[in-house]
Amino acid sequence: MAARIIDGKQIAQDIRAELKETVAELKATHGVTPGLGVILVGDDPASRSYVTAKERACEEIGIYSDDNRLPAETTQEELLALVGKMNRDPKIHGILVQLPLPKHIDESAVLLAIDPDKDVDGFHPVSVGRMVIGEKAFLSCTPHGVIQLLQRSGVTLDGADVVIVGRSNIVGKPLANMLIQKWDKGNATVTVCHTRTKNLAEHTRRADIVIAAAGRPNTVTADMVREGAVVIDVGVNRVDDPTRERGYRLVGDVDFAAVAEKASLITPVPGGVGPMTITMLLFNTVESAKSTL
Ligand code: L34
Repeated sequence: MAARIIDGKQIAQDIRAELKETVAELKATHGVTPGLGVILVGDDPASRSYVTAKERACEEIGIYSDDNRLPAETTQEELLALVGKMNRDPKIHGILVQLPLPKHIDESAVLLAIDPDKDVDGFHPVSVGRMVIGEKAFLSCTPHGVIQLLQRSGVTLDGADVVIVGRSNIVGKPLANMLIQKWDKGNATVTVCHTRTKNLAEHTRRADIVIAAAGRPNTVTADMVREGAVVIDVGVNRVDDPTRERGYRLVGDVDFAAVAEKASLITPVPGGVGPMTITMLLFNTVESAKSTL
């Protein structure tokens, strides 16, 4: 079977068009412009491009963004002070501190400093805890984006056997917890595999839906996927490629060409999950602004 490709860019665009209308309505009827505080520390090229894309997307749909690009030497105190200022700023409904942070900064201390009511990344322990026990919470953007991609592609989650490869705090763990919830975005049976899993292929071969979030190219190969399975590739890896102008190309965690021959549905990299991560950040920012009315 040759897979149908899930067009993440198109689905992201559809959601952004919906959000744009909501933003216009918020402005017209309540005089409220959703605002996102953006903080990037250091000059990691990938982070810089993601943050720029997020700010551009904000502008596109009418969200105000407060751009803060800080040098790599920024101290934890300075960063915490900026977060505190954004917590108190009524124009700001969401705060994004792009990760990873430089090594001298304690990431969890910074995430803990964000007001949970403005935690549009869904990384604060309060947000994570609420989500896990099934209370209303900001859902972190990449896992929520994956679920939106599946639902908007007509994939049934209810009762599905899902295997997630990767146990990170920003993808694997939250996604597994969302997918097991008793709600419309869940009701799946979830297995989380990781570097200590004994026989990875044995697990992935049984899955209706395989989600690769390991951060390593070729983690999922064709022999590991059942004929007709749905494959979501969360990986974004830069590999050297002297034939490209930029000197690199992007690949996911899945051997795309071979797996696409077996899967029924598959996401590409780029143009799959990445644009959805950005879109769900916009979604959370709009939700946060709505909740202040
Ligand atoms: N705080 N830190 C915080 N929130 C996040 O949600 C993130 N994440 C991850 C890294 N750190 C974070 C992102 O923004 C990963 N991530 C992210 C965002 C966007 C894209 C990829 C990862 C993306 O747009 N990818 C494009 C290709 C971009 C390119 O050309 O480099 C794609 O089509 O996959």
